[in-house]
Amino acid sequence: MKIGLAVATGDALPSAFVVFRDDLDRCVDRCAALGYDGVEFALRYASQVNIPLVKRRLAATGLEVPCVSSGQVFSADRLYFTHPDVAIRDAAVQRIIEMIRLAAEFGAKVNTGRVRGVIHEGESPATARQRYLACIHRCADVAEPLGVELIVEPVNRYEVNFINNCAEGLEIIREAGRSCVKLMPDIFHMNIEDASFRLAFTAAKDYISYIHVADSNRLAPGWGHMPFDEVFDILADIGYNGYLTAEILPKPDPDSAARQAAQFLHGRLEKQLCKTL
Ligand code: LER
Ligand code: MN
Repeated sequence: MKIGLAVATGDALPSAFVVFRDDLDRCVDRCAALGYDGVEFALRYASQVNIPLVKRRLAATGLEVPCVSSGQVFSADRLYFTHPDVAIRDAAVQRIIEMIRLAAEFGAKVNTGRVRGVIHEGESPATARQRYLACIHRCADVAEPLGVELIVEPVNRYEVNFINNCAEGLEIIREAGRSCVKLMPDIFHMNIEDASFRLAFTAAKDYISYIHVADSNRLAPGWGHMPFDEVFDILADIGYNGYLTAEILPKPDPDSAARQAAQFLHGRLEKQLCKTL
């Protein structure tokens, strides 16, 4: 497994769940200095990334961009796939398509997180599903030929009321039936929504492509009561070998949070390695 950190540009809203808010090329350097393998860009627009500049920093540091995420498209711009207004749905799809083209430059995945949207008052879950799936298919039509994965992240009920747990994520991924559409569990949300880490991870194991981690209070791992021993044992049992990216609050300050997450995750990965020897 590799470890990553979610970051954003300096103008990201307070609602973005990122540690560093800085120029993205500087974020790459800051993550490299702390021993991360990768850096996730949480974006509003694909055009926020200066591709040649970031590629130079990636080449110099050996870091990767495993994922481009889009939560701010929902939280800052209120664009999402289940919106009743077709123009808003189209705008959300266009933003994600731009992010898919950007992701192809880096071999990254695209997290469609909260851009999935919500079930609107007075509307049925079936209506939300039908709009969501139509948008996912339009994105998949672009992503598939570029070899980019679209990752669906179940998000807890206090943020959205649609696709809250891993079983619901799996169900809609199977319904979409597109090879590029995969699951992205976030253990912060799982801790609220999934009855059992083991059952949820095991049922989803063939679809999991990327994972967000945080402690129970969304602070850096090790600063809450998330059952990390159990989670790491399960990930070993299901043979997960992808990224664990810390999506955490920048508290008590960004550098301390980023350092704690890197140290904790590296420590756990080493412990896991010792168990297999
Ligand atoms: C939001 O809580 C979250 O986990 C993000 O990764 C999705 O936008
Ligand atoms: Mn997340």
